[in-house]
Amino acid sequence: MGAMSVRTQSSEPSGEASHRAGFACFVGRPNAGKSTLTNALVGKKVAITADQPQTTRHTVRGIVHRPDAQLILVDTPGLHKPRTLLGQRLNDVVRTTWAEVDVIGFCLPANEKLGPGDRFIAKELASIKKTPKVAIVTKTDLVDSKQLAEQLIAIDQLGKELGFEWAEIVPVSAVGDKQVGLLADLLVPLLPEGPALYPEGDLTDEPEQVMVAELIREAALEGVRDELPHSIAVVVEEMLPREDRPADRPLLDIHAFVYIERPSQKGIIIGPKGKRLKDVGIKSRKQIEALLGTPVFLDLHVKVAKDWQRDPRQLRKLGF
Ligand SMILES: Nc1nc2c(ncn2[C@@H]2O[C@H](COP(=O)(O)OP(=O)(O)OP(=O)(O)O)[C@@H](O)[C@H]2O)c(=O)[nH]1
Ligand SMILES: [Mg+2]
Repeated sequence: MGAMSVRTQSSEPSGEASHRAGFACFVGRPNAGKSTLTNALVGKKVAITADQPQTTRHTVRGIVHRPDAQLILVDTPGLHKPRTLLGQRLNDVVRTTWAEVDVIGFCLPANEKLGPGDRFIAKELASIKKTPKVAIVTKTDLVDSKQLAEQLIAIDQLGKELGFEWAEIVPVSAVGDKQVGLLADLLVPLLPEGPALYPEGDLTDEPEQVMVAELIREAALEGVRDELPHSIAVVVEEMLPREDRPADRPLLDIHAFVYIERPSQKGIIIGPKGKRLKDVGIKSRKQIEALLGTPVFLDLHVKVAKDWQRDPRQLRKLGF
């Protein structure tokens, strides 16, 4: 650095500014708040969320750009006891991911006592010696300070029982926007030094077609109960600009299939007189238009892919 160099941002360290870049994955039980936290850190929806477990079905990368670092978050599916081939595949994805990242963020909801599921995950994490592990207590807006303190102690204890130290234990609320920035501040020093890995401005590396399918699935998940959420898969078949439109009034045609597992589920998804499917279309179309910045014509069809969660051929067709 020359003596005459002028810095406009006082927060940058002087001298040889070290830049860090790397990957942090969020793992935890289904519904722990991993995807909501990923979105809060990125500042934009890159992963869909739902109030049902097992929403995320593939790793989603969200990129946080800072002057001192590029923090790439890898949101993973909730780790659970698998009951289907899909469940096994998802768990495999999580284990591959945590073996490859620079930091592991283990998400534990503040409002639920540590359970066998958490211990199971923590035990597996304990065997990954080389990677720093940060315990993230999520959803702190749902508990009082006493309950939070108890949870922090229990998590600290869990690490000790399993013979490792957490690099940090951080309480956050993604919904209440509490300590989300602090979490980023604590993750960055755990990344290796190096230049940015993604172009400035990229918030995710998800293909548009996949994001569109996910937005449709998110809308379809809302309000359905029991087994149905797990039975829904969405595939975008085609996205094409409508021909013969004036340049100032473009329209993007999107054709998508909503897959379910059994013919009996069709009625639930479509609803009386097709009302439910129509609502799903309206809701997701608005989000897709916001994402792509263009008016959209969304054509949704419901199809049965028999027992796709258990069928290797169907899973392959649906991209798992
Ligand atoms: N009150 C509150 N709710 C939250 C917070 N973070 C997440 N949630 C809610 O918890 C539910 C699950 O959130 P997700 O982010 O989808 O959870 P996940 O861990 O990604 O779940 P899977 O993808 O199924 O593993 C949603 O209804 C969220 O709105 C939070 O900070 N406060
Ligand atoms: Mg998720």
